[in-house]
Amino acid sequence: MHSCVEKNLIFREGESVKTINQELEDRIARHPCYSEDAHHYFARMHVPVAPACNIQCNYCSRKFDCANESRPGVVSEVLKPEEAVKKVLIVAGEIQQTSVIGIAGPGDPLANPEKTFETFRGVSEQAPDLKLCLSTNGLRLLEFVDTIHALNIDHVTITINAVNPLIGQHVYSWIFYEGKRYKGLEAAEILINNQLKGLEALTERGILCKVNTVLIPGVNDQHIEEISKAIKERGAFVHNIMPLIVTPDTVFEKNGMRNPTAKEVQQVQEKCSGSLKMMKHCRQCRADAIGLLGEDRSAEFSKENIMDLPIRYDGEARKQFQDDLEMKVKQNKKKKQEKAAKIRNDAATNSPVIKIAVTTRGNARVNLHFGHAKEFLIFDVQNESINFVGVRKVQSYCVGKVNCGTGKGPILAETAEILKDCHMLLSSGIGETPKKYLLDRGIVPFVKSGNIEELLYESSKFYRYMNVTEPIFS
Ligand code: CLF
Ligand code: SF4
Repeated sequence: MHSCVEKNLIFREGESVKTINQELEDRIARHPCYSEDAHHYFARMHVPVAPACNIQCNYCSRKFDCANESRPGVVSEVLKPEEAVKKVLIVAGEIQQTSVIGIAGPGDPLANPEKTFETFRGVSEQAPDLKLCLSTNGLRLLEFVDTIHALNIDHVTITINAVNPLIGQHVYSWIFYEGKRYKGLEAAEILINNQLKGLEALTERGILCKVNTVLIPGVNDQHIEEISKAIKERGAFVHNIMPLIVTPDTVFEKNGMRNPTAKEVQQVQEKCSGSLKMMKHCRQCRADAIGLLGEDRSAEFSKENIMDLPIRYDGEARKQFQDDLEMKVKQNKKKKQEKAAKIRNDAATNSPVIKIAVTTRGNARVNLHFGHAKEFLIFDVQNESINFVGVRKVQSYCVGKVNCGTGKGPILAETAEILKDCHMLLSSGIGETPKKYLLDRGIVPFVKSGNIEELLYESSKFYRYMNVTEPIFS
């Protein structure tokens, strides 16, 4: 294949001319992590084939999944490569929205290179329509750049928590590299050097790279802008700044470290957003995650449940389904852009910003009861233009119908505290107790099911133009 890049145009023999932006948009159109629009519709699946790790991050307890790409405290069931490939075929047949297969642990994929690459090889042979995605700490990245490229692994995440070893030495206890253990400054120097060189080598080969950074108050919180600049210079596509979650049995827990607040994370993201595209919809998912981001279907597909299931993978049917879905996402995006442009022209410039917390189980819809929400999507609506702010995790208020509301005061108080800067809650349902509790704290519930964007417009209009003192049900 011949290709040339000139004046922002890409030409390939036998293909129509596309701009670089269009080409990039097409590459991420079905990736739920790289595209905020896609994440409402397309699903990812992680296969936990990589148990070992070659470094020790101070926020990680190795009893659990790798905390660089997973919510700490979760333990995934490790699979052999052949089991993983079978599971992929089963899940891709059952959940046609599945577009990406990722390996993100439970240790570091490149500390387990044979298992990782054998799995990717098997998936690409038997289910070639699935995109391959890898997440690594980057220590051994340089060794495997050519293998990653040859296997057509198009998306790679590297977790980089520092670009200055003086800071990095406080994030990592040790690394194990080329048969030797290193500690302190020397360990941080080797790791950072390999991460940055690996990033550069991948982007030179046209691989799309995401960088995860764990925001650690008092350690790297003043350093993240420097990280963002350094990774941008080396061609990173997107930066995902994730909050530290202090976990038992870790160095940071013993040192009395604290998690950053949602506001602190947002402030750092805003500071860095001039430098690089920010990912704000990360769910810190587990190493065996399945389904849309924010929905966890891994329990349905446990090893025990799936090994007797038939494989119903059908490449043609999947292609048709996903082509239609991609078309729908693109049409929605176009409509949204047209509406935003019209609103910018029409609207007054001094409307207040209304912050709205939304409950959803996916498909871009308000379709989840407040009591069952484990997270809220937060949006700022101003002049009816919508800005996605991020995701806030909570404990769900109801576990089942039986104990809904009983003895749940502390959970409700914690949720209200997490949402305290919000003006409204947009949810498909809410019980009497939480409704009153939130309203007493100035958070107005708007209860309706439907498309998120349309309901954001509708609810914010109510808020702005009506004297709201009661919950709104429509
Ligand atoms: Fe998985 Fe990561 Fe690939 Fe996505 S997750 S390996 S890039 S397919 Fe996504 Fe999950 Fe956040 Fe990761 S929401 S933790 S960013
Ligand atoms: Fe834990 Fe992942 Fe760090 Fe390894 S790279 S120590 S698994 S957080």
